[in-house]
Amino acid sequence: MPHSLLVLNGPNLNLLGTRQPEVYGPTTLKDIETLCQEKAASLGIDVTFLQSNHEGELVDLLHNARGVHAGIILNAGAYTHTSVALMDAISSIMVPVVELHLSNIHAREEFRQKSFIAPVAVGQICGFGAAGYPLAMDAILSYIGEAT
Ligand code: CA2
Repeated sequence: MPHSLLVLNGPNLNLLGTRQPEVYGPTTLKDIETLCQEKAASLGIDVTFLQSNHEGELVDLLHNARGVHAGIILNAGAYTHTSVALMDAISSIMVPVVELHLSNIHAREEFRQKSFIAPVAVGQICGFGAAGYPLAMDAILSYIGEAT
């Protein structure tokens, strides 16, 4: 458990690399999963990589992380800006969460500048595209004292 991370992706992120490459880059979610698995192998830890388009399923997956994963990297997609349910789930599980976004949400539309995740996350990484995922893995490991 101390050596296991969950990378959880929200709605529409399954479409990465297929549409809007000018906003989100050419990388597919499968490419990002490979990046995370390679990073995990180099750190000697396990990573579980999941995606769901459904808010309630994301809540369930956050609940299920308790006692299984030492930390979570969460790209909640558009639910970032709307979901009290995800915020409450993070507050309830006692597993540290790093909020992750491919794009710099603070430099985009005003509605994207509000995050329900930020107040209950350890911190936020955004604007670095796919490279943000391995950065977030370093960040969460550093936070939980597992930095290598
Ligand atoms: O920048 C991010 O990672 C976001 O979480 C991505 C979300 C967006 O709603 C957030 O404001 C910021 C959207 C993901 C949708 O990804 C698509 C990929 C290809 C085509 C269409 C959407």
